[in-house]
Amino acid sequence: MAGVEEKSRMEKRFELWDREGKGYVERSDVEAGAVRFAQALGEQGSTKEQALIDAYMGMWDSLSRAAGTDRVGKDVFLRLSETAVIGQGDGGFDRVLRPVVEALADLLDTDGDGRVGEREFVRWAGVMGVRGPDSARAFEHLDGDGDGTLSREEFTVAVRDYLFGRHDAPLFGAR
Ligand SMILES: [Ca+2]
Ligand SMILES: [Ca+2]
Repeated sequence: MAGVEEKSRMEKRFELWDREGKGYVERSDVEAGAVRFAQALGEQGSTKEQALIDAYMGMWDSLSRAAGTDRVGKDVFLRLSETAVIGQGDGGFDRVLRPVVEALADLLDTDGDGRVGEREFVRWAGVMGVRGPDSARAFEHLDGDGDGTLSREEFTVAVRDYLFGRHDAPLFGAR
């Protein structure tokens, strides 16, 4: 069952893609969002950017297939988010969103150690418009085993639980 909080996070996601206010989102909007994100992290043209775009396009293709259209309006997007992802619990996340979040984790991992360190996390949060002290607190909260870094899995679980409204650590916002 979705709470108000989950719905508003998905709604915000939709509006960030539909920057021109067309009332629907299409493939090129989602691709442009991935490119903006990679650019903000200085990764334009990199293989990590391409992996992120590919992951987003895979997500988009399954969404638009489920919607039966390549122009997905807000109501349809919210309904599909509910039935195909949130309503399916962690299994829905794994099928639809996990590849995107794992590609994000790789994009954030600028020193290539396979983990999202605090500095890498705070940099991302800054891009998302979160203040340094807030993101440092969020990092501490998300680092479940307290070893000072987020493994790919810790990061993925953190994003999942954010989207599912299980915590309020700021993760997605500006892009
Ligand atoms: Ca790293
Ligand atoms: Ca950790």
